[in-house]
Amino acid sequence: MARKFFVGGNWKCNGTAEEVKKIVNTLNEAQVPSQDVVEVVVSPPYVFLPMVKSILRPDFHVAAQNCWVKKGGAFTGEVSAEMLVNLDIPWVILGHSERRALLNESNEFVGDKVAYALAQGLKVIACVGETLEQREAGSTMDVVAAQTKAIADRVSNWSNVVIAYEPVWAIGTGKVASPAQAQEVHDELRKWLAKNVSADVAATTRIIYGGSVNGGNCKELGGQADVDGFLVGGASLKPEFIDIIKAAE
Ligand code: G2H
Repeated sequence: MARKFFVGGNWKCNGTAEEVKKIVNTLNEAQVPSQDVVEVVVSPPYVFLPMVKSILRPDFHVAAQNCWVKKGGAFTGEVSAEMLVNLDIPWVILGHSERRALLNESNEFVGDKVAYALAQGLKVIACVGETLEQREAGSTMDVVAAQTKAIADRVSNWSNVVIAYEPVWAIGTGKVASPAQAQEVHDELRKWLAKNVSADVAATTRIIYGGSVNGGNCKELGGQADVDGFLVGGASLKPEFIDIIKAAE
């Protein structure tokens, strides 16, 4: 089965209501390939999610940037997977490196979150990726495999999972992975899935790349055999996000 190209826009902790409406207007007016060719998902901060969902074109979808690890309750400041489902928010990003690093989210905690969110009916963009020190130490694949294993240990149905490979050294730095570097890790990760999960999951799970993707580098990155799309940060707040979506063609 062919893997449909996937382009996610991670708006992170940015924007005012006015700025967010402006971004949505730009997206709504854009001519992009059809839903048969590319799946587009944008991820505004929580507070803007219902508004964005209500004004966004129907062929694009929304994602939360995180959710709580289990059922809601006395967890001040958290938002549960059930709440996202209740508001018809179909996707959630989990395990982003900013949360792993700044909020100490461990591989196991991220794995628990992925399993819980899937069990509630959400679709998950699960992020993995190595730091510069880990890359320079030659442990990129060990790190990425351990992050993916923590998910694989807890998840049996992968049909609603997209893996985002985001090397930490490339995030928001302008220092994008070369197409060959991205392809190498995506290929290794797919082989890891084949060996440790199943050949079918390896063949069908989309592995997208994130880290300083922009309108200039997207085409070559997206042309790599195992790069099935992107998770875009900074550039997803700009009109060039449209060019990145068009890289699906
Ligand atoms: C990586 C990416 C989006 P940016 O975090 O998830 O951000 O494109 O700004 O590097």
